[in-house]
Amino acid sequence: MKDKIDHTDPAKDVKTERGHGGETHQRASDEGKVLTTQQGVAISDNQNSLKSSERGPTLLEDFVLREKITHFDHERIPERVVHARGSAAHGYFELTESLEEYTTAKILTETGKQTPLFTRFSTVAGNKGSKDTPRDVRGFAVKIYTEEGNWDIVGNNMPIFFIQDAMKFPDFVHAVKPEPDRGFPQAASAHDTLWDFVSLAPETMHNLIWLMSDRALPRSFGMMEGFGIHTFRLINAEGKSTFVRFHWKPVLGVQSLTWDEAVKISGADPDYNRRDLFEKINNGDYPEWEFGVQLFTEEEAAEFPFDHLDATKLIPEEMVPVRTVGKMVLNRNPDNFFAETEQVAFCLSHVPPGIDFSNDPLLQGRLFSYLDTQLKRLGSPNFVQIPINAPKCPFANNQQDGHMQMQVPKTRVLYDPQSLDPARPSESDKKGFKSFPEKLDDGVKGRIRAEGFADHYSQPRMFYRSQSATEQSHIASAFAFELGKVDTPYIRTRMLGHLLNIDEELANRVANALGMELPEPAEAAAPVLDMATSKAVQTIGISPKTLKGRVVGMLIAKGSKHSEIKKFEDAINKQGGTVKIVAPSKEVELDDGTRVQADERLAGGPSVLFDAVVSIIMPDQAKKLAEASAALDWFNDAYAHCKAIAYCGATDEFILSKLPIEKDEFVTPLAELDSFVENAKSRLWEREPKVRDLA
Ligand code: HDE
Repeated sequence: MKDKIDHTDPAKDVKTERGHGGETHQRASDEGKVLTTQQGVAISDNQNSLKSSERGPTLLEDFVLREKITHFDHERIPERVVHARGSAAHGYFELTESLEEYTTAKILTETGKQTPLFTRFSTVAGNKGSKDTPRDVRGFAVKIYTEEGNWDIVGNNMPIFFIQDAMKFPDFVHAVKPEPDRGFPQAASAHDTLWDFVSLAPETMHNLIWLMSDRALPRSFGMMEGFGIHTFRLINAEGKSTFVRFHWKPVLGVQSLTWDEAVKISGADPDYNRRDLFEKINNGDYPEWEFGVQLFTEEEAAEFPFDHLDATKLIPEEMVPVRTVGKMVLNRNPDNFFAETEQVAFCLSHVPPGIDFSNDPLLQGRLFSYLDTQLKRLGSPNFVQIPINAPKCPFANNQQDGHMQMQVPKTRVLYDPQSLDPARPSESDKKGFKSFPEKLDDGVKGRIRAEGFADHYSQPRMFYRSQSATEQSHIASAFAFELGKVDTPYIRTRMLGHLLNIDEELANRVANALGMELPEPAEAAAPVLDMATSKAVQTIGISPKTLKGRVVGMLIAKGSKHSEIKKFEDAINKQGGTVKIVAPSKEVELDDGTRVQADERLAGGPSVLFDAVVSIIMPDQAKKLAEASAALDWFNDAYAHCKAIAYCGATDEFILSKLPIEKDEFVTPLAELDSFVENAKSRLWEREPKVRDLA
């Protein structure tokens, strides 16, 4: 809380000026940096276009106006066809344990060095201007500027994908995007076309059940795991290959929103995750992840009860542990959203020597797609020269010309082999990228899927059965919500048939909530296995109890006790939490006469934006607030979202007493500061069945 409100305007000499003719505007003095055209010509008047006379038509001659408007008309580039909405930050990668035994890639063998990187998080289905909190997978794409070339790990916050073969991707995306005839729903999977497609493609079941879980509602980008998903290869100095899957584990742990919160946040702050990332980095609370690898050999893979080349399958951490070998820290916001976050071009094919691909058919299709999509979006093969995309190591080749060529090669020779210019680059057998010389089996060419890809239910079953009771009820409720938005009855029935194969109890819960009869189970192409459960796939179960990264909303009003506010702020800050002040007005006078500025007015700061709430108000103000629905919702929602609430006497007497709020262990008077601080580190999930009708 800022105790001093500074109203000084840096543009001191702002005054209303009379421009040419009748035009008026406010501006600071004429001194300082001069505005110019793109050609560097100083502009004398940036408010009026050139006219033939005072009330006459505008002249075509006005090159200043034409240049300004033309540039404006061309400001947009095509948004990404998927993952259009994204937020990004700069940071660094640091290796803590060398993987020299497995790879020659310096980024994975040289410990202790900080290598710059740029990471972009995204939702998948929504347009660029859509909200941050839909139920959706999140993209997790990292571009590491290694000294041996850029390495792009283009992953998601879930360890598996919806489909097994790239051939199906456009269909899947068309099904989830707004329906083509009506253009809605935006950023939502709850509609007939998505469920029509997935109910006819059982391979989607595993990612679907993750999508219905709390993982699809991240509280913060810094509280999400990231996964490279596919199997890749590491190649060592002897040319030996080891399979690898890449993992990012957030230091703040995995934390999620509830569905009701996510829905309300999308109205209160559509930029919720973007703002959080920006503010955390600005405040020096740098989001951090551990980088881990799951390493396994071809022989070990042969023993897995699934095919590791199938991107709809995860490798349980209990089967192949994730070995932490490095970390990523995001410590700098982009200087310009368009130049960096929008123009960054990730390509799965960007790997340094020592890292190679597997035959995962989804990965193979992606190797084509990303370069192709950047050409469409950025409009030229020279997109690699845009600063955010350019490698930070030296690069030299014979590629020339093209739209927006930024380089001026000073040579006659842009070909190879050549003998005219000894300074020109040539290939290097020693340093160059080499593909692993994999021996391929003598198969028969065809449009085929491997037999081992046929099991679509064992892992979704494992996922569901691994969850806590609270998480299972969230999954069942999410299926019921989404299918409740599906109008075509047989699509819902098909889905119930699939759910029966995953878990009978889950199918029953969803059918009950929909008021439907259970059909026959869907025909399973392979026997459904009862795999060992895995704690690592939980969300709530693995959330840490910490105040770090969490925000407490504090409701104050005129006359609130400064000393009490301070006491709470200190206790929360001491444990790494942040306090945001909410008040009926933007500026507030406290009991000791101090004037403070609220972070949010009550009307714009609902409690869904905070992880726990405190109320410190005087009786006269509490009486007034008891008449305001925004204040009543503030407490009702905090309670319904299982949050810790600390209340003062006036809040209790005039507001809480009007509401159906039970004084459970998470609803405490101000005097119990320590319990509140402890409670604010998590939620009281046991409260949930009392306040919400869960499936
Ligand atoms: Fe993508 N995906 N994808 N995808 N994807 C794109 O590339 C594609 C897939 C992922 O922040 C596009 O630059 C195909 C899996 C992320 O800029 C496009 C297939 C995973 C991002 C594309 C997949 C991802 C993208 C659109 C199936 C997780 C955002 C714009 C074969 C491992 C990167 C762009 C950013 C973006 C194609 C499946 C993750 C069209 C064809 C699986 C994080 O190239």
